[in-house]
Amino acid sequence: MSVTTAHNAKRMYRFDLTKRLVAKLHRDEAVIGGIGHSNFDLFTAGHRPQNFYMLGSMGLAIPIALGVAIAQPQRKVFAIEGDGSLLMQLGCLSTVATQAPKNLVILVMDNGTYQITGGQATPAAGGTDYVAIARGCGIQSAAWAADEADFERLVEHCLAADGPHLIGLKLDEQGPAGQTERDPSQIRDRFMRGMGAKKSKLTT
Ligand SMILES: Cc1ncc(C[n+]2csc(CCOP(=O)(O)OP(=O)(O)O)c2C)c(N)n1
Repeated sequence: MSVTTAHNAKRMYRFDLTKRLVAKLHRDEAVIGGIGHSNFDLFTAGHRPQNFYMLGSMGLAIPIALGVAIAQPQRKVFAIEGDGSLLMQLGCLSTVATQAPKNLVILVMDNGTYQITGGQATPAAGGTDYVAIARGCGIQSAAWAADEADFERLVEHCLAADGPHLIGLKLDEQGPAGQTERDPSQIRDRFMRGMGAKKSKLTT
């Protein structure tokens, strides 16, 4: 059996991968998009009230998704986080492994750079393997996606099987396909409604 590593995984287009993920969501799954391009592409791929867009802080997609997953164990919860942002909060992988929410799926968008601030290489661009780190932290269901078809297969597995899961995605250099509407209070309110945690209606 061939094993995909950080080195032989195909470099893919984040927006295409995000669209493929969104197309597989049929049960009001929550999706937390990390700062910047992760949430830009999530918004552009298919805005829905079950999406939360992290606007200002690096490293919070996974912690927020973990909280939602613990609060609503019947709902699958996805976190989409950039590699630079994950580096800012790497310890969250140990917390995920220890809490072990069955319904949490983490996607790491690894382009080796801080793309949104100008493409500076991250300190880990020399070959850090986030899937190996996740396994070392105790997340056993962690794998690199070999290509787009493999990514779809992994997402289907994560939707069907207990986690926590982590999928590593090597990205090409293309930028995001759009931008998220920047209205933090509306993002929060919509998401709370999307989670059934708030009943009041929004005007927009
Ligand atoms: C503590 C902190 N430092 C720096 C920034 C500025 N900043 C915002 S996004 C970002 C890069 C994010 O990189 P990554 O998560 O890899 O996503 P990408 O831009 O590559 O899609 C940086 C440096 C910030 N928001 N917070």
